[in-house]
Amino acid sequence: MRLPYDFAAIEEKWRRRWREDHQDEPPGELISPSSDRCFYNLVEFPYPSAEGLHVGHVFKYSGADAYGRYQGMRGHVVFQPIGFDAFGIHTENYALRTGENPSTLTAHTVAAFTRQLERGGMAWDWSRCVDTSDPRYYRWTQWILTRLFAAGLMYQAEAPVVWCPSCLTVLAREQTEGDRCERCDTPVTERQMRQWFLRTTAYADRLLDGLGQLDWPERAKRLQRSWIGKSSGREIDFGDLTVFTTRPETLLAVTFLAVAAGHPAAGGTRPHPITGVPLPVLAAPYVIETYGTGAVMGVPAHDERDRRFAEAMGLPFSDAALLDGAAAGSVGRAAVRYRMRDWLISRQRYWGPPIPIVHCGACGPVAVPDEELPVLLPLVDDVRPTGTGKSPLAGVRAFVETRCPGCGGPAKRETDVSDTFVDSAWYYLRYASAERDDVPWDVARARRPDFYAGGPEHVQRHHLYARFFSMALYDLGLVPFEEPFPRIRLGGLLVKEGAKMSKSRGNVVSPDDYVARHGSDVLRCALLFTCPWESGGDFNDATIAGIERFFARIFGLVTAAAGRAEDQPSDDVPAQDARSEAPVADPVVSRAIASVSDAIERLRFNVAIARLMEAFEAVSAQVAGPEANGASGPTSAQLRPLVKLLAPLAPHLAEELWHLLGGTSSVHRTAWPTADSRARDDARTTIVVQVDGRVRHRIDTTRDADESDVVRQAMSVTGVRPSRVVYVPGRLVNLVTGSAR
Ligand code: ANZ
Ligand code: ZN
Repeated sequence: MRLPYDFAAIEEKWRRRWREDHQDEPPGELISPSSDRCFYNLVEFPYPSAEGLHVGHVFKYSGADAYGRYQGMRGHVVFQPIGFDAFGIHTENYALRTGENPSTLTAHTVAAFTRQLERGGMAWDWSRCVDTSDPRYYRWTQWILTRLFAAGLMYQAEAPVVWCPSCLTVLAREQTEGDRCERCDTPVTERQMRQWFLRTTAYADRLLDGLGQLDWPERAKRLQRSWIGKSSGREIDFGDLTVFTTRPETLLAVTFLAVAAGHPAAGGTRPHPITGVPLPVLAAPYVIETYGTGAVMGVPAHDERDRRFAEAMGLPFSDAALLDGAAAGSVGRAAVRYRMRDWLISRQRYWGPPIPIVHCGACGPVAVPDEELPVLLPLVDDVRPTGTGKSPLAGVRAFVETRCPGCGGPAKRETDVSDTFVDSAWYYLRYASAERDDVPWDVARARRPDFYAGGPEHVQRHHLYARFFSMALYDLGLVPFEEPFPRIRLGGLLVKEGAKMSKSRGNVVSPDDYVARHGSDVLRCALLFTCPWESGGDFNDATIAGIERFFARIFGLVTAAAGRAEDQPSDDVPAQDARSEAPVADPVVSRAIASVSDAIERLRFNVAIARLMEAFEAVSAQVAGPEANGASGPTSAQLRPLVKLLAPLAPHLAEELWHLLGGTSSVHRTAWPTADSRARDDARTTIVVQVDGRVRHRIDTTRDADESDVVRQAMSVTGVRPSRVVYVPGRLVNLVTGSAR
């Protein structure tokens, strides 16, 4: 199918116009922390890989952009920035393979990404772009680290750490997946090394408690909760060996003690604190050295791992009685343990901000003073990791040899660089002040995002680290909020024929070919039409043809209506006057307004597109009947509101159609149309909630709500966790618990 218009020329024309009008660059003073008008719409910024933009990016960003454009037409001043997470091992590894220096490679990939992102037609504010590898940015990353150091939240310590033998660097525990390096998939090993840490554990309780007030998907909260992993139990002394247990009532059934391999107590015995019976201390593979006290009381009669270990080692079982609550509550000391460790941020690599510390024989570690920031990353020919436990910077004498900022004596610079997740832990604060070189952010613009479109892979790392940063910065009086991301939604994964797209599978779809052959509006709507944004799904080319047919059809309807030169002028009511707009009377159009608005609010862009397709068909069918009286198509008055509804989804085409229909300002600057109250009511429905067949509640929801939404709501109003669910669309949901007979 060929589109009946020159999509390339149209898209190019409007993008140029938007840019010339600075349409997407809100004045800084409007990005204030307290403004109700501002809508800060944030997406996770890309790391500019050498492979270029992925359709997965386009899918995620298109949804976020549609949502932002919708908020704009609802009267908000939308701040929607973009930037590049350009530092890090990934870029460096690629540079090592190609022999290019990471800094020149990054310059190329950022330029390529910028071109691709520009063509996407998202309403990015390009005037405030950031690049984490730019000294103007990482100066402030270093500045924050010096503040955390001064507050005792950054420290150096010798500890068992995770080491990747292929990346030749230590990693944070968050950067391993099933004991493999998340970057290169190599099994990691453990090493004892002196490293820099951020004291995230000092915030463990706040990180946990804060989750309650956040509007995040439940699964994201669950992931963070289990990552933080708070356990309340007791510490019990077996002589000089202390164990941590969550089951103190099993104390009398203990038959051995277990420690990690290499523990000095292994091979000895300790008598039981109550019975006095001597217990063997054994090294067991399941004991984690760094968790709890690193020692476990073995209770084979009550614990599965202890049972298997005792059987294998021929250790006795004991069926001694459990202690009652009051006795068990008085043995040992109450103790709280967290699975989360402090965040290990030093990397023995090149492509990152040097950690801003100077080591002085007399003064110890000293922070680099503000006026000497940034500590510039020196240009180095050989950036290969050394494997010696030191970064390549250690070989650059001019970098290492320096003076102590404290006493002026000779001193040496820290040569490790910080992890890329430090860069991204605060980037959302920088955007609104990107042009400022005197402060990391202007407090008058320190607004947190109203909406954050993220990915599930970032919940345990980026989202957690950013929360730690904002809490620490809040305590230091540097930002006015504790929680950075009050509202997060996670975009789903786009797959190809059921498989995750990856270079090794050779099934990565590049957006470029699609954009060149069909235009970015077609690609964008095809991606959004494929699946619900939050669940993701399988992308296939057939959707492209469907969207092209739809676009061709509405282009025909609009040109016909425009050719009939109707009387009514266009209604360019500006978005900020949205409330002054009269509701649309036409019932078909009004219903479309209600259902498309509702679908966009719920991020169901696939539903929004489907409702729009139906609406364009319905207004055409209306006039085709015998009463049509010679009219040959829907009127401009019917089409204008529908074109507005199209604007967040197909921004270029909608702009063109809007102007064909007589619009004078940008369609993206006009007010979102209002449905009349009948249509709004029609779009809603009441669903009966039953538990085991008995009516318990009624919930008011939209006709388009899908099963998972309705079931989630039903579970939350009843507090019931059903074993089975019966759903009658639009009418009833029955939660079957299986307990009623
Ligand atoms: C005796 C016992 C009896 C335990 C029983 C469990 C069940 P969470 O909830 O994850 O905190 N444990 C303590 N330190 C450990 C370590 N360093 N490595 C491996 N396991 C460790 O689990 C706490 C429980 O895990 C503790 O309670 C301890 O075993 C074990 F029927 O003590 B328990
Ligand atoms: Zn000194």
